[in-house]
Parts: sequence; C-alpha cells; structure tokens
Amino acid sequence: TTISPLIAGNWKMNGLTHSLGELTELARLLTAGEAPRALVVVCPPATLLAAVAAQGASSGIIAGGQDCHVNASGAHTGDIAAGMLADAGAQYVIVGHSERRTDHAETDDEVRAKAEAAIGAGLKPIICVGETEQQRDAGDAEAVVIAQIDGAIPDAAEQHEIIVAYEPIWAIGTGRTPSLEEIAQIHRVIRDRLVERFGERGQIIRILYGGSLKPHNAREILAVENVNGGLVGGASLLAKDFYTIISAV
Ligand code: G2H
Repeated sequence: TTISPLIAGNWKMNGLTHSLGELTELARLLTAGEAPRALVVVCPPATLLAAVAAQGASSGIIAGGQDCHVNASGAHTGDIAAGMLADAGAQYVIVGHSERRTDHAETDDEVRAKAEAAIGAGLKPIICVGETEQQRDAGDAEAVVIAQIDGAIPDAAEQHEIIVAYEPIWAIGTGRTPSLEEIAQIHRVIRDRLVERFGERGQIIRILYGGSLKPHNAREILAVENVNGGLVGGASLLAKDFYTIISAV
C-alpha cells in the first residue's frame, strides 16, 4: 500500500502577524516549481489560523490547530473547541503533543477524547505519542508508545481519518534524533499495532516522525519504511527550511 506523505509544521507558541510573510514565501516556493509530493499542513497559533487558512488556500497549504478542548462549547475560559478551529478554516488538529501532556498534564484518556471531539467537528486529528529519554534508556520505548497508541486513539479511527505522530520526547527541539534503525523499528511496531486493531484500515493510517526533523536529515528519515511524513517544529518557522523538508519526500 502506498500512502501519500504529509508534512505538518507546528509553529507552537511562535508567530505574530508579520510571520505570515514566511507563509507567503512558502506559498511562493510551493507554487513556483513542481507540485510537492506531500500534503502540506501548517499549524499556527490559533490567533493566526484564519489568516493561514486564507493565505494558504491558493497554494495548497492546509491549516491546522495545535490543540482542542474535549467539549464542543461551554464555560472553559481560554480553551478552543474543535468546531471553532474548523470554523476558522482548519482541517487538522494536533492532539496530545508532549508539550501539552507535560504543561497541562494531559492523559491518554483526555487525548483520546480530544481526538474524538476533533473527528466530531470534521477535523483530522494528528495524535502524538513518544517516549522520554529515561524510558528509552530503560528499554521501555516500545511498551510506552504502544500503551499511548492503545489509549489515545479512539475507536472512531475505524471509520475516520486520523494521523499518528511519533515524537520521541528527547528528540524534540534538541537537535538529536533516533537512528534510522530505531525509527524503522518503532514505526514498524506502531504499524503492526494499528493493523492489529483496525485491520486493513491500519495499513493506510499515516505515521509521521517528529523531533528535530531538519533540512539536513529529512531526506533519510522520510525515506524510512512506515514513515509517512513528518511533524516539524523549529524548522517549520522558516519557509526556506520547511520547503526543503517538504521537497525531501
Ligand atoms: C516536535 C517537533 C514538532 P522540533 O515537537 O512537533 O518540534 O522539530 O522543533 O523538534
């Protein structure tokens, strides 16, 4: 089975209106040459979502959110519902990023509820999993990731599109990455689990790699079996770098 690759940029808590200049430049790069093989998603802070959706429309850039609440509306000051992200033009939303799990003590149960809320609002959730350095050193990486996969992916994935992002926490923003063999191994384990649970459908769920994915390592990482694209943080902030990564698939 071939899965079309997807490259998503996660701007995290970076970006003011002037950052949209980078988006304009990315749009220019994407439309200047050959059409990219990958679907291109940009997940800006919610304040820029509508602008990204509007600017991206003519260049094929798809907007995504970085988080959503489990509820559709209500008394939750400061939170954003999946339906609101969709209303602002998002088609995807990241859920369960390790920074959310750490900063906001999100559990797999909550991440699963967020993924369900996203699906309910017509969004495609990008569900993040990944082990800490301590867990990897203890030889527990696979068990930890499998437990997260089991806990954070809703049954609704049987009928609705979801994306999995494997992001080893020790590789996030550190410039360090697992070896290609380690990436291949854990992506294989994730694939097997998805197939075990979802049958044929598990074969076509995209599994993205995230964590210090950069212009210099993108080509080899994105070529690894069962790596169906990437979730890019720091390197998605500069159009030139992000475009290099997009062009590497
Ligand atoms: C992992 C990744 C994007 P970075 O968090 O989600 O960030 O590429 O900066 O390591």
